[in-house]
Amino acid sequence: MRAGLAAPLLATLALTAAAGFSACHPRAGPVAQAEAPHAPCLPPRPPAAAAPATPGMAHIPGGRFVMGGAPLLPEEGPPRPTRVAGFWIDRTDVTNADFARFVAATHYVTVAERPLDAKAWPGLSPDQRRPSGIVFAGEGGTREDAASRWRVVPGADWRHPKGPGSSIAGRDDLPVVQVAWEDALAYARWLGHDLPTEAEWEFAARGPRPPGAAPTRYVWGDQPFDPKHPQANVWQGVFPVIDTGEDGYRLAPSPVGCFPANGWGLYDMAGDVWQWTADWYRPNLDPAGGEAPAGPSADAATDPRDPHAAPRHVIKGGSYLCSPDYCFRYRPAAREAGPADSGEDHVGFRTVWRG
Ligand SMILES: [Ca+2]
Repeated sequence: MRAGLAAPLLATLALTAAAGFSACHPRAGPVAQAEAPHAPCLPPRPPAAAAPATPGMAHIPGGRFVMGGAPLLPEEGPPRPTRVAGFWIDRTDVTNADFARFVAATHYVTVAERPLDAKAWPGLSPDQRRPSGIVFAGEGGTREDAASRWRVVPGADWRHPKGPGSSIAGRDDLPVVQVAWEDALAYARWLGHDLPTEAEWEFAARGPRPPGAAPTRYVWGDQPFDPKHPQANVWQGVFPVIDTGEDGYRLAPSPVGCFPANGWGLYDMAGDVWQWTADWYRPNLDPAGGEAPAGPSADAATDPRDPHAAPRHVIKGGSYLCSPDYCFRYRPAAREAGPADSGEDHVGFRTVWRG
């Protein structure tokens, strides 16, 4: 949350650091990281079109599956029989080029491009209310010191993912980041689409499965991440000391579609950037809520690591900042709470159309 400069939120940092994720970030300041251009990995694709057209989307037949898992992390269970109806979902994350077309057509201004409301945040100075986004500060520090890991960077937005010195020039095929939840929803609604529910997202990520087959740990099967044959863009090395980038992408997202698709032709359902879902967040799955679930109400949303924070939305998939020895949330059962009022440089999205 951009208002993470506020003192009461500092207490969050120790909790989120212990959980392997930093949702609030207290430091303001520039971040010096190169934004290298990357070559596209997929051939040119038709631009997204408004429903009922479905270019770039895959149809996911409805079905039943076991959502969640025997918890490797406390929030991802208990495993729950779940049913979802059929839907269409984007084969890739929404890219910078996709989002640019949306902004050109609508003149939409994202959350990160707006100053914080002085009435809502009277305790913040004008400087602290400047438009800003949340940026990973780079290698270094310790796992426990989340405050050193993230910065609120004035001028960081979807066109400048790491701040004014960065750019998306030559990066049309990268997933758009620095989009808050309402930005993602606005894009989806522009096309007559929606954001996926957590259940839809997880069902799609797991790919087609034979009836009765046990769920796999990863979207690609049960084999651990293999840096010699990388299945996704994640972090190699000791987090947060060094990312060796053996998967070809160091400290940065990759263009969409650089790693093998799952059985439904969906790319990057593990790693690269987190993806917003429609659901509000609370820890654990409701065992009784497995029939086309849409998550808890906003009033029931809570994150016990930060009980005074505004309700958060579930994000799925992990990111290029997740390592096997930390975070480890590039698994379909894994989930996190995303602060809905912030853009971050490791959170993007894709859309669904329910027909
Ligand atoms: Ca990587």
